[in-house]
Amino acid sequence: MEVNIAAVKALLASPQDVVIFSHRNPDGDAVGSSLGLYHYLRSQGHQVKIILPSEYPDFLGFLPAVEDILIFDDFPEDSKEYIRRATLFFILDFNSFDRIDKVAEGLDKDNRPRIMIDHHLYPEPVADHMFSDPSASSTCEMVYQFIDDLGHAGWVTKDVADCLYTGILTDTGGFKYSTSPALFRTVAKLLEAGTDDYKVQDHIWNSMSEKQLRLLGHCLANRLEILPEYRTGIIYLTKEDYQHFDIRRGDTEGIVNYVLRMHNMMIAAFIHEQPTIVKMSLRSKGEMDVQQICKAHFRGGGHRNAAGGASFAPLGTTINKFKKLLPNYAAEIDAAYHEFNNK
Ligand SMILES: [Mn+2]
Repeated sequence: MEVNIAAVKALLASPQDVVIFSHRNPDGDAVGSSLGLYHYLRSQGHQVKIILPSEYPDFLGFLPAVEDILIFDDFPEDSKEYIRRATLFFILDFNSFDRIDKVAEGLDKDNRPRIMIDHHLYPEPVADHMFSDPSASSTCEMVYQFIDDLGHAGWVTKDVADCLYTGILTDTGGFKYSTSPALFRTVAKLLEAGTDDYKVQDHIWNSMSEKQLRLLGHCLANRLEILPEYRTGIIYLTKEDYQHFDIRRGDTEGIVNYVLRMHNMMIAAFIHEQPTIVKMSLRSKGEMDVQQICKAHFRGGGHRNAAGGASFAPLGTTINKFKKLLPNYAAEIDAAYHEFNNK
């Protein structure tokens, strides 16, 4: 997407009161890109506040200045005050206002400048300056590019680099998806800037609590159903599981991916019962597009290989609905499987 970097440069030429927004249930890319940009903007003399609708997961607690993030749910009045005072907004790792729900109140009619940097499909017109690249691995990769486009690659300090590297690692699943030669060039720059690859990876991948490790065991032993004819595996969790394991937000992160560790699997589904809704996360390999499944049948969306949706039907009904859809996709699953294995 064409953007006017000169206009952005002009905006940033004088000190601004910046508010950075990222999405509800922020992940490594949301928090990493926000903090990476935060450190960069502060080094350029701007005031910066990051406002997230809801709390970030504990494993991101090692990121520099993470304690300076304001959580809207916890501090709505403070957040509104920062938003009132802001002269410039950044919108990171999301592209429609419903991802930040009540935090976005009035923003669509607000005439203060907004800059979006995001890699999700189908951006809505949420900003005056839209940096959109669905082929990018992560918003963190794009934030590095943004700083470089401003001619400031030299301002990527160790703090900036640690934050951006975090989102790249989490959004690519440790360089498993959406990698590119450009991404590895960017990563090389981050390592040159001082990122400690081993330590950041350790914080990210070796951060499970005992509860999470036991929950994973439960999912694999008791809640996994394999449908070999559709190269699909389903993991589900009931309301009772949520109570029994005292599952909190973030505890189920990454469980869906274990299905794809089995040979010949092309689709992984994680279907879980929430108080008023049944949510699902889908993952896939290669050309198999689960985004369209979520969009067409579960009022959701996302990326080709990682998408989410929801259903108001009971858990069992939702699982059955998903299973009954699979024959419609059998040809596509097969084609994707053969394409994937003949490369
Ligand atoms: Mn992302």
